[in-house]
Amino acid sequence: MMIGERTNVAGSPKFAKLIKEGKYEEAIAIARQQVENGANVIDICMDEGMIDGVAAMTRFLLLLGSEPEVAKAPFMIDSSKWEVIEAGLKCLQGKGIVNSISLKEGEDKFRQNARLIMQYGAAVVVMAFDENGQAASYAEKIRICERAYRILVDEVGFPPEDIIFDPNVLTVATGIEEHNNYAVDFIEATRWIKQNLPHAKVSGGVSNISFSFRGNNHVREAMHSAFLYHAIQAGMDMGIVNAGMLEVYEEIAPELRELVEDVLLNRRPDATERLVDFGEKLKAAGEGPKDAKKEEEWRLGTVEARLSHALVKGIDTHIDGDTAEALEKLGRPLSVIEGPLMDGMGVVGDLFGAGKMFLPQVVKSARVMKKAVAYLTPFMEAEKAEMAARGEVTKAQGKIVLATVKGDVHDIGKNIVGVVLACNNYEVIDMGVMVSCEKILERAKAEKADLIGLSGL
Ligand code: B12
Repeated sequence: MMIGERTNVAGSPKFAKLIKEGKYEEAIAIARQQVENGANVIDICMDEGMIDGVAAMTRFLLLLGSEPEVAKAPFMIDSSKWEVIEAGLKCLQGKGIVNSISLKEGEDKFRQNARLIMQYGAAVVVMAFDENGQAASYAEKIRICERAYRILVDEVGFPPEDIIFDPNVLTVATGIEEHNNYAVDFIEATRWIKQNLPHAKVSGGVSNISFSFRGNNHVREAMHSAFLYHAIQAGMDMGIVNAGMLEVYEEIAPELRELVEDVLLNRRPDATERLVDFGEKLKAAGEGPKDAKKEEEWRLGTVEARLSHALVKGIDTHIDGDTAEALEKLGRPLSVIEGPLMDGMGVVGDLFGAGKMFLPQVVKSARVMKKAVAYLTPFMEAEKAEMAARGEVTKAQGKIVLATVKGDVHDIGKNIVGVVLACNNYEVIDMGVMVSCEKILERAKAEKADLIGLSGL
C-alpha cells in the first residue's frame, strides 16, 4: 500500500507554498494527483512554523471531504502536535490514520493519546521511539514496538489490526560505519513484528533510506525499489513514498542493482564507497543523455516488445502509434488486445505478483492499457458496421448486464468484453465496478436481461 507524501508541508515546498498563500483549491489538486497516481492513503501534514496547524488541517480536511475522487482514499493525519491531530480527527468522515504517537513522552501520555484515537475510531502509526530516543538498531526497534504493542493491546484495548508500526527507515551509505546495517535492521525488525505482534502492520518513510544520494535520482530510485522489494518480502505493509521516484525492480541495471543491494543488505565493507563511485560516474555521464539514449533504444524493438515496454513502464507517449502498427500487423483489433496487449499486462501482473512492481506503477500500466483499448474501440465498431452492411449480423443477440463485483475495481477486462459484445449486437448495460450482488440481480430483473456477466479478479 502506498501512502502519498506530497500533501506534507515538510516534504513538499510546493504544497507548503500553496497552503501559506491560502490557495487551497490548488493544494487539493495535489491530493487528487496523488490518488490518480495510485496512492492508497494520503498523508497530510501542516507542521511548519509559519502555518497555523489547527486551522490549516481543519480547512484542508473539510475541503478534501467534499472531493469524492480524493475522499475515497483514507487520510493520514500527520503531526507532532496533539492539538493538530485532534483537530484533524474531528474532520474525518470515514476511518483515518493518525501519524503518529510514541513513547517519547512516557507511558501516561501514550495511553491517553491512544485512548482518544480509539474513541475517534482511527488507526494509529506508532513510531519506534521512547523516552531514550529513536530506535536505530534491530534490538531497540523490536523492544520498543513490543512494549508499545503490549500497552496498546493489553491495557488500552486498542484493536491490534489498527496498529501500524513505523520502525524508522534511517539513512544508509552515510560514510558512518554504524549506519551500514540500518536497512537490514529495518527489514529484520519488520519480519519480527509481523511474526510476533499479531495483526499489527508495518510502515516506513521510504525516501529516508537514500538521503545520502540527494541530487542523484537515478541511484535513489533504484535504492527505493530494491529496499521496498526486500522489506515487502519481510512483511512491510505500506510505505510513505513518492510514487514518481520508483524504478521497476526488474528494470534496475544489473550492476547498479548489485551495488545498491550490497549497501542495503550490508554485504561488504566497501559497499558505500563503490556505490558512491558508481553514482559519481553516472552523474558525470549525465543522467539526461543516458535516459534519452535508453528512450531511443526501446523504440528500436519489435512492435510487441515496444507495447510490452510501454505497459511495464507506464509510458503512453507512443501508445497510439504502436497500437496502430500492431493492428496493421495482426489485422483485427481483438487480436491486438488478446495478443501483445494481454501479453504485456501478463508481464505487469507477474512482476507485481512477485513484488517487483508496485501499485502506483500498475496504475500507470492500466492507464496505458486503457488508452490502447480506447484507440482500438472505433475499429471494433467499424467491424460491426461492416458486418451489418454485409448482412451478417441482423438481429439483436440479447441483453447483458455487466459489472465488476463488490470489492473489486479491475475493469479493463470487463470494458473490453463490453465493447466486444456491443460490437456483436448485444445490448450491454454496464453497471461499473464494486457492484453488490443485490444491485446486479435487481437491475437484471428490471431490465429483463438475458445474461449477467461478471468480472472478479
Ligand atoms: C491492471 C491491474 C490492476 C489495476 C486495475 C485498473 C483497472 N481500472 O482495471 C489496479 C492498479 C487498480 C489494481 C489494483 C489491485 N490489484 Co490488480 N492487477 C492488474 C493486472 C496487472 C492486470 C489486469 C488487467 O487489466 N488485465 C488485462 C485484461 C484485458 O485482462 P483480464 O482482466 O483478465 O480480462 C480478460 C478476461 O479475464 C476476460 N474477462 C474479464 N472480465 C470478464 C467478464 C466477463 C463477463 C467475461 C465473459 C469475460 C471477462 O476477458 C478479458 C479480455 O480478454 C493484474 C495481473 C494480470 N495479469 O491479470 C493484477 C491483479 C488482477 N491484481 C491483483 C491484486 C492483488 C490487486 C490489489 C488487491 C493490489 C493491492 N494490494 O491493493 C488491488 C485490488 C483493488 C481492488 N479492490 O480491486 C492480483 C489479483 C490476485 C488474486 N486474484 O487474488 C493480480 C492477478 C496481480 C497479481 N499477480 O498479484 N490492479
